[in-house]
Amino acid sequence: ERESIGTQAFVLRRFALPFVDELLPAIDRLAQEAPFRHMVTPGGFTMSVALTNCGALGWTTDRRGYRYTIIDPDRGQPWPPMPAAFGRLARAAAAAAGFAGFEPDACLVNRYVPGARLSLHQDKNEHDYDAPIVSVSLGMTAVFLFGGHERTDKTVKIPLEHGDVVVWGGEDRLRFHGVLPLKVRPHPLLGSQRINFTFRKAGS
Ligand code: MD3
Ligand code: FE
Repeated sequence: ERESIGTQAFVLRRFALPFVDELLPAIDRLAQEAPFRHMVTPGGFTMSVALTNCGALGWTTDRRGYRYTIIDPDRGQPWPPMPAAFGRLARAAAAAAGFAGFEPDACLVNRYVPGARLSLHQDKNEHDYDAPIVSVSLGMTAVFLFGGHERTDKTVKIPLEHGDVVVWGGEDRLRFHGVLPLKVRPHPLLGSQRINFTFRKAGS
């Protein structure tokens, strides 16, 4: 079923479960090729979340700012291609939430360990705000904070569990959001970590 958390934001509980057997080895291969790393924000803070990317474009940050790049700055090579199972999942989830024809060109993969968090932010580095963002959560449960269009707007807490998929589009696309520090409650398959990947249409 499709649970609305905004007029154009939907939680598809456990939607990714049938894909997990393909997703986990694909994530391992991706991490071997383009390892998870802790990037530095323009403000000079090292992120507690470790990240990598696959697809034509990858999101990066350093002291100069946030941006999408074709080349992984750590390896000087293109980001690895998006595994086929990732693309199938992203298209199926977008369609189930009412966004037909979603063709992501970027997949940002975040890895959280206990204590890691993501402070409130907007995703504004993509070229096309009309395309939705599809987010897939695996492993440990995290509490997602869903805010409004101003940083100071009240936030709603939404637990995201293993297999949950969230699709954000339209007027909900630019809402502030974040993730509370991850608590220690190991997951049977992934242990003490949470992997989140978000599919985006970043380029033109
Ligand atoms: C709501 N990641 O990578 S996923 C991010 O769980 C990010 O790792 C979080 O926020 C995570 O930028 C949250 C859900 C998500 C992703 C993008 C959004 C929610 C969003 C864009 C607009 C509104
Ligand atoms: Fe975000």
